[in-house]
Amino acid sequence: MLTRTDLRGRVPSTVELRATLPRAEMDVEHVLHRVRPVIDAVRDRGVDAVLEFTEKFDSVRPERVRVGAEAMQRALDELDPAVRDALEESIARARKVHADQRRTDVTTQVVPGGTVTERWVPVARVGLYAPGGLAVYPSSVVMNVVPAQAAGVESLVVCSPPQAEFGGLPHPTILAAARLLGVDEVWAVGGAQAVALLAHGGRDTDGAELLPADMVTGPGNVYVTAAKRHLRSLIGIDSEAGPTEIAILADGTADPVHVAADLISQAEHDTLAASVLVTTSPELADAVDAELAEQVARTKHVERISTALAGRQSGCILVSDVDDGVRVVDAYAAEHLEIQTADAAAVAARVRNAGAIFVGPYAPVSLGDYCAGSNHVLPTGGCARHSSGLSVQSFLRGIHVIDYTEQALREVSGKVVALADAEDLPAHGQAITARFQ
Ligand code: HSO
Ligand code: ZN
Repeated sequence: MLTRTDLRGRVPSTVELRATLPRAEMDVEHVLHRVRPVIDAVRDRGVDAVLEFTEKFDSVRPERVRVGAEAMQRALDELDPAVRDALEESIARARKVHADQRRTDVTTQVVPGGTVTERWVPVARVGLYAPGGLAVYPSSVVMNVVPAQAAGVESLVVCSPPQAEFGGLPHPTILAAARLLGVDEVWAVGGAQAVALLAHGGRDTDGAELLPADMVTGPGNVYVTAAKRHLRSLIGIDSEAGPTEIAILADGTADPVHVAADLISQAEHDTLAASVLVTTSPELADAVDAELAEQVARTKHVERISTALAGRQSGCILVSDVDDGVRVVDAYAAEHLEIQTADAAAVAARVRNAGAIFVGPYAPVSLGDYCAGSNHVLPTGGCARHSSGLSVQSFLRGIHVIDYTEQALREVSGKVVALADAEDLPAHGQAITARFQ
């Protein structure tokens, strides 16, 4: 049963609402002091240090960091054909959506003879982290690789921790997914040492060069996140991924069986996952509670799901009407938001803050996790108020190219000098006037 908060008949402020809707927090700062020596050691001693940490943390010592082409092909050959087929569909749909996100260069004629062009240039080399252990998600390899490739990133390396049970290789489905996506460089390294190696580069045990990356994306545990935060000036990073969240805005027309199933689906990720129901209908809330009791018992990960649903980060909020519901979900800014109301598309159009919005009864979050074509790397922890999910744009830089003729510069020179003088930076003005003396 979800803890219920009754907001009917009163409209709290956004600040109050945010306090009403607590979130699970990941204490990244707390582990920074443990991650720093790992990063320094990898910077100073390269792959030797990487393998020492791998042995210590992953209880396995791979012969080489870089995974051989034969091992990758073998993983793909041995992949369950149904999974291969599904991954191919997932990749094809994601490629369709992300191809449409490409940007074209735009030249603005500011004045006759004066133009500014915004040129979109992909990041040269990107490292994508894929966790091992409990959360082995080939789908996340797809969601990271597809936008990078669509952006035109030329060099991609996937990192994933080596697993003792797979002879010191990363999980075979990760290798198979990388191969399917056309990524041929995979490193068997995980944790903070993976991020450090991506940032600094090094030499493999056979002497082959492991080139540093310009940017590192992909979800990881708290140590990976801490390492990304620590190295963020040396490398670009995506936004920090906290525990996953689903919010559902529903009225009396929603089917409690679907609502419960969707709340459970994201609770399945993590005991800290958040499942939040916002509804105008106390009857629906009761019916969802009854469904949860029944459905949770039938799932594989009962413990994890029950803990997540009972956690302070999950709950049910009763509101007077859909308008108030929209205010609540906007204040919460969920990673995933489902709209299960009458006229769901119109309600969805009014929402301002969400990582992704799933409209109506046939667009559950699980669809978006795998096969909608949309990206599943989305802002958590309220970051949807200011950030977007991973996209082609994440891997592009917009470079302004400024081109003025002599005449166009001369015409504006007085204004530049006036502004430079106002800021007490006369040499700035001189750089203009020197051209006309
Ligand atoms: N819902 C997760 C992504 C995922 N689901 C991976 C299944 N596998 C965060 O958006
Ligand atoms: Zn999921």
